[in-house]
Amino acid sequence: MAEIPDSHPRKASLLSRQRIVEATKNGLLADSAMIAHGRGEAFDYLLGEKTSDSAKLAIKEVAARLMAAKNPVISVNGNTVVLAGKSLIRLAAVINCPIEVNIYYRTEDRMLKLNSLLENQKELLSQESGPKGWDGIWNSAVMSVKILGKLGDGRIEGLEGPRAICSAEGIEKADVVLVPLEDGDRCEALVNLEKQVLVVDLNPLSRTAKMATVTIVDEISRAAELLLEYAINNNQMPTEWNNNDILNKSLKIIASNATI
Ligand code: PTJ
Repeated sequence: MAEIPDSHPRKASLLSRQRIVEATKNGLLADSAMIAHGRGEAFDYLLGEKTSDSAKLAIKEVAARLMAAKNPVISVNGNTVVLAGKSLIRLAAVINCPIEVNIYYRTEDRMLKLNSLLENQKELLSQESGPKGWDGIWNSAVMSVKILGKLGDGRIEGLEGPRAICSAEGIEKADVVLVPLEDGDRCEALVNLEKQVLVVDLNPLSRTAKMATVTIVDEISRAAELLLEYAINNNQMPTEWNNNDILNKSLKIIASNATI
């Protein structure tokens, strides 16, 4: 990997690119992963490459809904594992919920590779000290996070083909699903099943962003870190949420940044 000096103003973005490039070489990602990432980068640039106040409100709401859920699950695809896998394992340990590898372009090889990367990350994370402000036995909290998905024994009703495959213990059973970088059709199918669908998508105009119960318009690795912080300091209950309002706020940020 090329050395990127700390002084580089877009270091975080360049490091993410490198992660996507390496993971593509290692066969973890879909062929179109870089295109999806590039689209995300373009929106992030327009959003000022930082978490907005309105995104923070959405992250707090998502943390509250995950904490209040009966059967929450964190669904991850290739890009999400590579960019935010570790933070989401920490979040799952705090919430005490499973992570499901659920990919759009499903192949056995990618499922196995993503699954074993998460299992390895779990081992590593279990050896670190618990996050600030969290009480409990960190090692066992991390090691008890189930990584689901290999066994495709569940179905997302309303979808056909491999995109419908999910885990019976994960997405199929869940009342609340966190699905970063989700596809519009699957988001719609999950909403139709009356699940709360919590998404992270840098594009406030995507079908997913518009269909979801709560949309975090932010970059997944930044959002995942804040989700962890807010889940630990959780001091709110889910509210009456107006998702269109939050999407309009992010569009206003883009419009206000679009002047020279
Ligand atoms: O691993 P798989 O097989 O499930 O495939 C994953 C991708 C992402 C390739 C697949 O789901 C896909 O093609 O996604 P789309 O339809 O291109 O949608 C990706 C959405 O995520 C776009 O709206 C992007 O703006 C957004 N996005 C991309 N990178 C990020 C992001 N949002 C948040 N953080 C990012 N880093």
